[in-house]
Amino acid sequence: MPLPNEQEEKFENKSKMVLVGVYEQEEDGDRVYLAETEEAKAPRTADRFFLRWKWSSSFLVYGLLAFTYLLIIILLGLLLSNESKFSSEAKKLHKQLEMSKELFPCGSRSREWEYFDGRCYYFSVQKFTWHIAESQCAQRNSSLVVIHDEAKQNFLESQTRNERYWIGLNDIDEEGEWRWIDGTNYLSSYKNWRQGQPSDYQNKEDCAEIHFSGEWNDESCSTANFYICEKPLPS
Ligand SMILES: [Ca+2]
Ligand SMILES: [Ca+2]
Repeated sequence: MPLPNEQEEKFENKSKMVLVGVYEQEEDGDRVYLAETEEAKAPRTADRFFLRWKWSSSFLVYGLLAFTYLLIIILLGLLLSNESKFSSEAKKLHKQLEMSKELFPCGSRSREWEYFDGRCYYFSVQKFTWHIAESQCAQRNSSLVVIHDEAKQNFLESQTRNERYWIGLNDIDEEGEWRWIDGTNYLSSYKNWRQGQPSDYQNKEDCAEIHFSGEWNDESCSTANFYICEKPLPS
């Protein structure tokens, strides 16, 4: 809308300021022309720019904060998820270990060992002389079996049917003086000799074996027999 000449003159006379814009607005039904000068416009523009920058900056800061917060929540979620997963895996492994101990109390890597009453027993699959059998047990961190009572005797019998196995008993040092290799007192401890044994047949039977029947017999130590090793439960 063009400005009337008289109004334009009025502005020019009133101030030496340069007219940079005019606009009109209705005021009580009358049309009023307002002018904007360069001097007035500059601060207003600066204010607008400052406010716009302020809002933009605030928006950016809040946006970054929100993003960081979201990132932290996601990372925490991932950490908790991983921790839960590791915890679950650890429990699973622990359970498998416990099951393994129940199934193989003498060690999952020693399945050839039999468990009985808190100890572990190995029944050889090869035959050796008594002395070699003794060293074979030592190589397995064990020693030839010592039989203290009937319960143990019954367990060994159930594993040695119809075969002959060396045990940790001999009278090598002195004929008739039987000694258990762990120092157990022979005279006062359990015995299970076959009838008529020990016989020291031909004066050369100085090592004890579990015979076919399960009862004990003295035999030449140079005879090749199976053997039984014994050791405590692995810690
Ligand atoms: Ca003898
Ligand atoms: Ca004999």
